[in-house]
Amino acid sequence: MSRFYELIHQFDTIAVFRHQHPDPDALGSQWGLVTWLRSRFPQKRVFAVGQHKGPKPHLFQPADPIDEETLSNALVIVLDTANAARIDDQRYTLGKTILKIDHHPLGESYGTDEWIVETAASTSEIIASLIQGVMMDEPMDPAAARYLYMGILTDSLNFSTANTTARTLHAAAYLAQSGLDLPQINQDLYLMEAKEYTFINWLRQTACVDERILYAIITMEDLQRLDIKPGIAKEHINVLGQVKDYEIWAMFIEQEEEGKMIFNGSIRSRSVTVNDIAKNYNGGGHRLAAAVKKLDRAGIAQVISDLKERHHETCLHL
Ligand SMILES: [Mn+2]
Repeated sequence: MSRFYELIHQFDTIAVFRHQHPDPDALGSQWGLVTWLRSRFPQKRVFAVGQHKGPKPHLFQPADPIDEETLSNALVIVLDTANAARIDDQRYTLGKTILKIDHHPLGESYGTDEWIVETAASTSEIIASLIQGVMMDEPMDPAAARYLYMGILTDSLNFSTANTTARTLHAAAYLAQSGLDLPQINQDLYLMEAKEYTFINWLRQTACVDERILYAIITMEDLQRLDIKPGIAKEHINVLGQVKDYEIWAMFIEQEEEGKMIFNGSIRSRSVTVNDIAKNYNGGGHRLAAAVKKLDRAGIAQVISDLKERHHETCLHL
């Protein structure tokens, strides 16, 4: 996408945004792009914007403060965010040009320029390929490569999701040429604390089975007792996805939002489409990995019932 390079050239100030409650793909693509831009164009002012912290804040840098005047002269790049309401810092609208780069399907159009690659397994993969094009296959700065590699690895669940392709592996191979310490990156991302180990054991015991669906409802009180933050709990949804007998798995976590107690959920599926269902519950996402938001217990029951019905429909068509 030479438009990417063209836009970067046109602006002296670039502000890179990503979604709220950022995961390592949102942060990896953001910090990968920001770090590369800074090393490649030292004369430009480059900002990483966003208020929310991710589950492993020590792996990324704290966001940069930016004022409105600076933003109004900037190229704004929004990464990994399907819909405008989810952008962390709504001042993105102030940007002179807004470039959306994303891999989520069923998204909303909010950019003046958009680069959507639905077949990419992560936004970090898209950014790595864009940079590879600009660099003409020369390795990039290792710090930037490390951020992007973390995004690719986590969003593809270690190169195992259905949307992992040859391009995912090519992007990772290109990044590895920067001399990355791959086992160290794996340890940084995946070694858990003892309390997470305790949480996972509890999660396995507490999860409910409803036909071919495995799900867990985690209250605020559970999280407090186990000393686990909602963002960390959410990261462990994959624990529920390792059982052959369950086709769909989900986790609903109680949180306080705007003074109200609500449940936000994550839904994963091996093959049955779930993101259109999630869209009916204040959410959305990828075909096999989606989120639902602001539910009460009756809402959770409704989601489970919809998922069951979808599973039945799919079986009937086999
Ligand atoms: Mn992503």
